[in-house]
Amino acid sequence: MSRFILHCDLDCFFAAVEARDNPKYIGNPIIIGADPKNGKGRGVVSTCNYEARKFGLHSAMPISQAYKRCPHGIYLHPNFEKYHKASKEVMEIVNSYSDMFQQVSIDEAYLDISDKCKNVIEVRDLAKKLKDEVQKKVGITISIGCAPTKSIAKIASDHNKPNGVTVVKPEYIKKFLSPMDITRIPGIGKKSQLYYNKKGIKTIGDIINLTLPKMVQLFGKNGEWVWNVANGFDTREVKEFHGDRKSISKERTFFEDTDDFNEILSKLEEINNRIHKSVIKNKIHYKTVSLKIRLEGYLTFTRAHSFIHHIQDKKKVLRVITELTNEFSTMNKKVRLVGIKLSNLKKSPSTFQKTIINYLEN
Ligand code: TTP
Ligand code: MG
Repeated sequence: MSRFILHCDLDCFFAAVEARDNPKYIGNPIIIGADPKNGKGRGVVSTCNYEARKFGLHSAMPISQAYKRCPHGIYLHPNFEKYHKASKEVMEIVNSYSDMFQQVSIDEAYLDISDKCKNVIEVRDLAKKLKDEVQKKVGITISIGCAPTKSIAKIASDHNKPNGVTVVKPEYIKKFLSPMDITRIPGIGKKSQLYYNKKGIKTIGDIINLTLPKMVQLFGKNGEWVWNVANGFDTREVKEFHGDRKSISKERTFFEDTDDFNEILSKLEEINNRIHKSVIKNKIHYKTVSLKIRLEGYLTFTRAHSFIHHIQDKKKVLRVITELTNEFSTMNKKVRLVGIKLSNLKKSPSTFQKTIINYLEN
């Protein structure tokens, strides 16, 4: 059965949030980034809206150059707090359509809706509903691509921007991709483009027309990946947490070195809470807990404790961390940094196993 994978990407994200909050700017070119200082400014464009793109402006362009091309534009400093809030609101909506959700940047996420839709008509309806909900609740537009693989879904979301939905059926993959420039494949940048062009390969169709052994012979590992993408054989799944990840950790440095153990323990509790937010969201269980502690003068220590079984238990981790920290309370040294690492990870066992493990451990 074919998979239905969505790639959702907000349109000119930072600029869209600013337009939403300042309706008087709508219709004008809006540029987010460094101060142009009448053409003498340093720094770059973070993003700009589609009106500004008509003047050739784009992300990462020097702001001085943007100003030359579009002096009448509205230039604004980024307000990251606002963008993070909007991103969180959007991602919550996207995630509410399926648990198989993977956020990949501040404004894009994958969603596997294979078990929610029976056919392409239902996929389209779901994508439109999702778009409308984002527009209504957050006030910005999102473009959505749907395809049987992650890479083609990503290419599809970019195909009809802004505010578009593009669904690529398995039987149309070849027709859809063939005319496109090879740089549309994630992973082929300007440098690889030159290399591919030298061998006479310009469009994705040129790749589809080659055999896999020929691609490997010409371009090695990269050739293999590109050929798989072009032929719809990218088998990567939509998941937040990759099973091959070895550990998850967080650390914090104190503003000033401290020997106040209440302060140290409350910092560790805060780190533990933050780590567990991610651990719970990604359904991760762990077996080993490590404490990292750096004293003044850069002396760094780690101490670890392993449980018998994989667990997910914030209170237990805090108890272990507190015990491990005690060793350092008598050293008469100030502490500069503390951190927690969880390792020996695995994805959630079934609820049944979880109950048994909790039972045994208690
Ligand atoms: P993108 O999704 O790449 O760009 P975009 O959302 O602005 O435009 P598009 O409609 O083409 O998707 O990036 C998301 C946000 O990340 C963007 O709004 C601003 C920020 N960003 C930068 O700050 N610098 C950069 O070089 C890029 C590419 C993005
Ligand atoms: Mg975007």
